[in-house]
Amino acid sequence: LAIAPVPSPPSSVDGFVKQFLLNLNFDRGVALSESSVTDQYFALAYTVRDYLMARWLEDQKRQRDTQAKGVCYLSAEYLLGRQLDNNLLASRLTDVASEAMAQCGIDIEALRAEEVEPGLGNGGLGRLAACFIDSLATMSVPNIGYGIRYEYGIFRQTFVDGQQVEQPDAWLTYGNPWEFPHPEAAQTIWFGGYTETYDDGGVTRSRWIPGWSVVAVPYNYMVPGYHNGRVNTLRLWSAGATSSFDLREFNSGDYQEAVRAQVFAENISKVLYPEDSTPQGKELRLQQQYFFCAASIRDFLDNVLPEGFDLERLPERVIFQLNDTHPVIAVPEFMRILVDERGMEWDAAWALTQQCFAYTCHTLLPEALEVWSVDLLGRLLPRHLEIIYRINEEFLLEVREKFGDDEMRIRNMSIISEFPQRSVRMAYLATVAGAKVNGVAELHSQLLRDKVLPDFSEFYPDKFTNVTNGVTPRRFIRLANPALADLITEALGAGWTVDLERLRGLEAHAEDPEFRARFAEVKAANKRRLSEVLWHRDRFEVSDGHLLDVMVKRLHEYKRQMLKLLHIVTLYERVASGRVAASDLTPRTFIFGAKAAPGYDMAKRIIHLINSVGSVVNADPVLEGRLKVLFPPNYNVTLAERVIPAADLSEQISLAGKEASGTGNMKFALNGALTIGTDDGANVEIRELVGDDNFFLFGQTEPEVEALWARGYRPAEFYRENDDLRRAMDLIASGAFSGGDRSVFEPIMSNLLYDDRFMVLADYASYIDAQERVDAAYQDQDAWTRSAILNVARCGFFSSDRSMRDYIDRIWHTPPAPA
Ligand code: 26Q
Repeated sequence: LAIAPVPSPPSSVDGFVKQFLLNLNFDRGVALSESSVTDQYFALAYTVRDYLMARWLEDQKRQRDTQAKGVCYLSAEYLLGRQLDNNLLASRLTDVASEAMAQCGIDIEALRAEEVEPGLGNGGLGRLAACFIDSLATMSVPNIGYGIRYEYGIFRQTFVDGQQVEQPDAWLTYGNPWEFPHPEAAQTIWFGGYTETYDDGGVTRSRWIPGWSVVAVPYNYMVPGYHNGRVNTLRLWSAGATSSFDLREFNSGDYQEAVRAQVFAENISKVLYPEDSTPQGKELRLQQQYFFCAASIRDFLDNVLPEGFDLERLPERVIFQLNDTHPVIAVPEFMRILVDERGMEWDAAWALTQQCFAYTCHTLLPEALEVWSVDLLGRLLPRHLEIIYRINEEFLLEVREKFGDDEMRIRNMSIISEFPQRSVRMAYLATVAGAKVNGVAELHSQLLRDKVLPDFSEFYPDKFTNVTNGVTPRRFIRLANPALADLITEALGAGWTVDLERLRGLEAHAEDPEFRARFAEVKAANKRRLSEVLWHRDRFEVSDGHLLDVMVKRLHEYKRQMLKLLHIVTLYERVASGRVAASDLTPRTFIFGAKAAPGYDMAKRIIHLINSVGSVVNADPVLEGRLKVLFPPNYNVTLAERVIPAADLSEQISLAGKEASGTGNMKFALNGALTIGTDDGANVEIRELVGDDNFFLFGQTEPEVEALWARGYRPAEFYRENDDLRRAMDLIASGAFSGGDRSVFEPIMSNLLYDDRFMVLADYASYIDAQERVDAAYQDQDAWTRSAILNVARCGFFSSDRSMRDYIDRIWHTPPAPA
């Protein structure tokens, strides 16, 4: 049956006003004169949706009807950021909407400010997923993003006496105009129970008798492509109770038990886990993972594929891309469906699985590699555990065939580890099951092959590949930095937004003094805009003419916020002790943004120290406002969009070999900040592209780090031998930043002196030296601006459109986009 044609409202100001008033009256049930800002924001959002709807329905139909291969992106996180402006931009409605609101006597800025950003991710990995689905829609690649509709996203960070206090992120309180719930399409997801063997016409098979279930309700979100009329779908699952659940298992005519059951089921999608490393093997987390994977796979097989689809041809129709190991449980689930439910032979099912899945790894830290205890997994998903065992058995047979009975190697490659307790190594399972395994930057992919999975890369030499991360220029240039976007368009014409390599054309303009002046004026205007935002938000002031030195990212020891802080304390100490005149300092404002995982004590202590140093430095009259330390709480996508375009200096200072890629580094460079950075993650590729003259490199390389560990690293020696370092650390230890209390920051100091896993002290001298080069370079404003322009011009490679092309060429082999 053909879908009824859905006319879009006319794209005129009048048409927009009419549709807006219709939504205000009929969906919000209020008159314009009586409406609140919330009403107006909702009506505006509904109006934007209305313009996208016809295209969305068409694309959903096309997705079902077409034979073309599509991508199912499986991710536990999507850090989307605000939707209103993004969707206005995609549908070319930004100006029409502004005028329409003006005609209604409404300040559209106030409506923008109403939107609560969906913070359904922790940081890099979740934001990457959001950039990828934006690019896929823009490139007209059929894609469904599958994930979890957490009722509470990443916590809201506040500071009390300089210490982080977490508040729940109740982002759904006023409702969400961007989502479409489909309770009628809910699915039942089963857990627990046991397995039993049975006789199937002479063959002994195993089957799962599950114990309890929840329902998974899909919520659809529009993912509009930029100016191409395409709208893909993001489908997030929300958990609720089934009647069988509350009646059979929990409720024997007992109302309170039934309510308890309801609460239990809803818990599964209640809250995003705020840890982004050292995962804690929590049962609820595994429930979340299985919940969304099982719902997504079934949704694709039952609702997206046409009826009677020949499963043998599945690899021509779909690739399931695993965003880290979080969705790897989809692999045994897929096998279970094929073998147990559809009666397929094991070998045939496994051959399909190995073509339909691919795995992206996002880490190098051994403690961040996910494992699930066999005990827990067997209790929650007994049939899946059996399937994993069989996958492992057959895999290890293949290993023996190729390498002989090398028991050491077998132990090392087994998907099941025996110590400290028997558990499933999810990265190994993903590697064995995936058609491809990729790292997220050249260096990371190299280290993945050589250090993390060396036996696997020997066994599967062709499986490993690299796809360097990217970021969407729509959100991170067009929306975040409209002044720069206009300047670029004026210089290069339109088109760069979807073909970012065209930024190369700016190289020539970098030599034009007039263009440099205009570029510098854009940067200055962005700083003023940031100053207003921070004043409004936190009553912070950003002084004119300061070098804006920014470090925004999750708080982690490996990212080394402490190194940045030691630099600040060094500058402060030199002035406070009278060895340097305040007037000789390059005026700088340091901006930090960082959330710490609630259970990560050292990270929280570092946040406390940053705030404490900030209080002292900002209050010291001797500095005459030459150094400022600002730490706005609750850094998120919305704040990133204001901070990044204003930055002069981008801090990317992780210990070499620890940051898989980084994506903030790309956003800064594309907005004309210069990077001070180590040879780590995608910094390596940024430096190669922008050139050594336009990048402040410091610190040991990854092989140098390895060599120093091998020689024996004694951080205290660096402390003893470097006067500046010793003075800075002594000042912190003296209680100068803690009202004389020497105990508060002692754990940080002793960790640095006697352990220092991330070699902060070893890289300190090199970092200070590089910062002095920064100061010197900043003296010549015109030369600095030239470098900044060259950074923009040479970083087109870091568009997530390019990342998507690489995934398509190296992993997905989806056909070129239809016209
Ligand atoms: C796993 C199990 C249980 C609880 C939590 C988790 C968990 C959640 C989030 C583990 C890891 C994460 C997030 C990791 C992450 O953001 N990694 C970053 O990914 C970026 C995109 O590839 C890279 O640029 C960064 O270098 C990498 O740190």
